[in-house]
Amino acid sequence: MTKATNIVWHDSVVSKQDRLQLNGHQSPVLWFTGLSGSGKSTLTVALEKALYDQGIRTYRLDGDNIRHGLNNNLGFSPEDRKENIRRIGEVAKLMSDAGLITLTAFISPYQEDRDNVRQLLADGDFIEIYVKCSLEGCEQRDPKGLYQKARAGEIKGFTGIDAPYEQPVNPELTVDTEENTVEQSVANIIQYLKTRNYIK
Ligand code: PPS
Repeated sequence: MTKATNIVWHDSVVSKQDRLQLNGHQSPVLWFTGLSGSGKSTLTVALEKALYDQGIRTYRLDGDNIRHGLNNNLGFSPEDRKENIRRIGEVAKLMSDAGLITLTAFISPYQEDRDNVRQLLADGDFIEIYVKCSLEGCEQRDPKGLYQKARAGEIKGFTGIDAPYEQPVNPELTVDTEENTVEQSVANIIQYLKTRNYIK
């Protein structure tokens, strides 16, 4: 593939700041990371509803969904996971620029890839949320039966079994889904957003 040349950035008259003012809230990316089955999707769905109920404009990006469309040409090799997260980072940046609070639910197993998304976004717009659940706990839940398949050797390179997961080094938030209910975790995240003036 050859890269495009002769392309020039075209600015809008309406700025991100204008959109934020109109919405009445900031537009951070809430980046949920954790093992398969840790509870990322469940939490983002519940949190999005709670935010929506408070009149906050949001959008949710979810691993399984995005892999049906935008990223349907990517698998689970380390290179493909990197490209998956890079593209999502770019999409999340657009959403943030649009004035939305974006909730992303991707395993995003590599710290470097998550850090790259952090670098891409404006200061304070990346909130890394570690969805903590032990491998044993995730395997016990096994909502899609994938751990069983991975253990049986039917899926190769499954995160936590024969592919790595790097726990966040310094996440803004950790939510432990073995210790807390969904409601408690949602309340904790909303409290965090309010305390730091992302939302009112
Ligand atoms: S990644 O690592 O961030 O690129 O993965 P992600 O885009 O979040 O996709 C994870 C979902 O894909 C399913 N799946 C696998 N996960 C991990 N490893 C392998 N090999 C794999 N194959 C399929 C699985 O349903 C993941 O969904 P969640 O919601 O995390 O359980």
